[in-house]
Amino acid sequence: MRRLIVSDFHLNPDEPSRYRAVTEAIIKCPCDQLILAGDIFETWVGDDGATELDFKFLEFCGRHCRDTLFIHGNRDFLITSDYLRSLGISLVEKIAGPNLIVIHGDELCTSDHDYQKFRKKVRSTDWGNNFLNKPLSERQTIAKNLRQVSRETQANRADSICDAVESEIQQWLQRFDSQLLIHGHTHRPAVHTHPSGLRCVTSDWDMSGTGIFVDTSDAGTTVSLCLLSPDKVTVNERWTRHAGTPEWKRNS
Ligand SMILES: [Mn+2]
Repeated sequence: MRRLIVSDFHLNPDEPSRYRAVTEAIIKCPCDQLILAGDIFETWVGDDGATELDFKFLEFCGRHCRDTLFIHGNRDFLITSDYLRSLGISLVEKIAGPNLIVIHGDELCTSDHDYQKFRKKVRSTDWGNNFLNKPLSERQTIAKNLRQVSRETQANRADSICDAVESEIQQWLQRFDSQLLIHGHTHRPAVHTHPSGLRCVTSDWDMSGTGIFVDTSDAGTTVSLCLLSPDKVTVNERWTRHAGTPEWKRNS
């Protein structure tokens, strides 16, 4: 079985060329399961605010792979399961099992206390309902202001505060007795080895970006960190774990 995990396209209708680039890059990647791991859209103020480009892109993803999953990111957490289902996509909170964990990744950045407080607030049902009851134009203005504040905060903040915290990573791997954790959000594409398993991080996108393939069979699991572009797929790193053994080995 071949899975493809991607995230952080940050699609925004002001930049239609990125929708095209991402679509063409994904076309080059047939897979049995496509996992869209959050921040696919730069902002999502409600399903009624979706543009034609947003709709067409999701429709493409639902058609590209029969098993397409969507995990909310911090920017597109208001997209609903009904909307996604109508386009052939299933909304899941996370993938969490012994073979694989996939999350957006903001839940790992626990040194950023202000962000975690904000996350808790906006992810509450009350905040969501209250926000979605406002007229679309007002929601768009609020989202624009929040983005501005977030850009300014990021610019003034130490890099380490916005990265995944080691103890959280260990806890996630151990909680699900898992050997593999994949996430996005931090925009720091890499493969890291941790005492409990392997962690792979996807990149954000411009006209190209990182995609992670996870191939599983009776023989074991292979993880490939690739650069995806409209022209080609380039493997940057490949790691394998043979069935029944705990350790990951780098092949390329
Ligand atoms: Mn994010």
